Amino acid sequence: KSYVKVLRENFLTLATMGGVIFGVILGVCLKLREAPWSDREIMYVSFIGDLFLQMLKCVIIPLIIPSLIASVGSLDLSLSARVGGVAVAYYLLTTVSAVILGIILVTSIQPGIGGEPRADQEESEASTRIALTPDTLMDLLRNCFPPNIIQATIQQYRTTLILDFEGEQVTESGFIRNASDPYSWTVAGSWSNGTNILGLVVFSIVTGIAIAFCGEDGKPLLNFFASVSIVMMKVTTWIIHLAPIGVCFLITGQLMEMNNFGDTLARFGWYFGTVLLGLLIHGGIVLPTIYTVITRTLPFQFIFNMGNALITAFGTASSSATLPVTIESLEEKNGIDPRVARFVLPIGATINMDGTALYEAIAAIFIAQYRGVSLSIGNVIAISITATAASIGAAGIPQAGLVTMVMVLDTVGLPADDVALIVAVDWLLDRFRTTINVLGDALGAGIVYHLSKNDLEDLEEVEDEELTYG
Ligand code: DAS
Repeated sequence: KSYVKVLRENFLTLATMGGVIFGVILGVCLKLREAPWSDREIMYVSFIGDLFLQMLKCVIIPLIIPSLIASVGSLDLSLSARVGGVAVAYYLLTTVSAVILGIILVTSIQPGIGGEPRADQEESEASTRIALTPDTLMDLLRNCFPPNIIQATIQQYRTTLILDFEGEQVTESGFIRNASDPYSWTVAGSWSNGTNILGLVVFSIVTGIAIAFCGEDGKPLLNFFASVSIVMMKVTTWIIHLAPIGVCFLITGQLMEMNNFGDTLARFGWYFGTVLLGLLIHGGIVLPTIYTVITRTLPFQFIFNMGNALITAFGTASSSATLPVTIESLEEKNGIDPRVARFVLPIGATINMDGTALYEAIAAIFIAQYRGVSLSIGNVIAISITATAASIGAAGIPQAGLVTMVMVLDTVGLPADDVALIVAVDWLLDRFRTTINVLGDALGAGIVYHLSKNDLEDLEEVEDEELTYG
């Protein structure tokens, strides 16, 4: 009887996992065909997956903005400050620990990882240098205060980086691969962080605080946003039921599209393995340990309950698109108070990307070793700082980490073109690091909730007419 209950409760998670497995099998079978698939054929196959991804993206703004405003607005200011402060402290602690872990791994596996420096490495004069770290940090701050909130909403779907790949341009779903020579591409133009929802998150938090300051005058607006948030969560649960089929065709289409995966994996298997090992240690040991030490409870059930969100993260390679699912799994399965979940998760999905930070540190040092560039301690410290900043600046969309890594390479004088070395395997590493990003956000919300639930209960007793979620 209990098995049936467990199965029914987790049916959707199991079905989505089945979708991933079926998608891999179908994709591998289709990939076995000799002739490469045309973009049109790939578009047809991944059409259903793209629709699912678009539905999730569509609900991000209408769900996240009202939720964030209502959450911050319904907490008293001192509690908001505490919840926000604990969340940001956790994000920084875990991101820096992920970078340090990545650097320890890639430098200790050093002999095998770099391989012979590429002899034909001539400076590609065509590539323009991507903006240096200060520009990027300024870009990050600039995006916190968008001049036009509507335009910021529209802009958040803009492609992160315009790459001129043999005359073609990168799309949000990843880099267009070149059948002839995977290393012949130039990085042109500039890139902007316009794609992340940081500006909307800051605007929502400030509005929520203003509502709290306005007392009775703010109540009608608070109730309106709380109501929109509840209704949008209902829409989200409907979309989530499409996850099994959506994720399946996203994976199938991605597998059909890949090329040079095999030989890149053969040349840089150490790199690939080191990133996976780092993600496994960080997501499997470091984060659960931090969670257990702080909440005094084992994390297994909590992580199992996040299954749907983690699989959707793997399938979509986008923390932002997974955000509605992460919130739903946290509230429905792990019983996290919506005022905490809908407060910290939008912030976490935007600035807390442990998987990306670890990956960028490893990739930058790997490329330096591959090119025979010896790194000083100062370089390694610069890499850890820029990898942390780059993960904060990266948007929660597919391959955002590959794009912001260009800034990390630039810090140690490596050409941005060297990103081409690893682009062929990035679509798969992206899925793993996005899953760890979402896991880090979810565990963070659990920790923040554990540390603030007494204050929340006190708050409940104080305000009787509070509009409660769900
Ligand atoms: N795909 C990004 C995310 O959604 C992570 C990355 O590209 O590094 O979290």
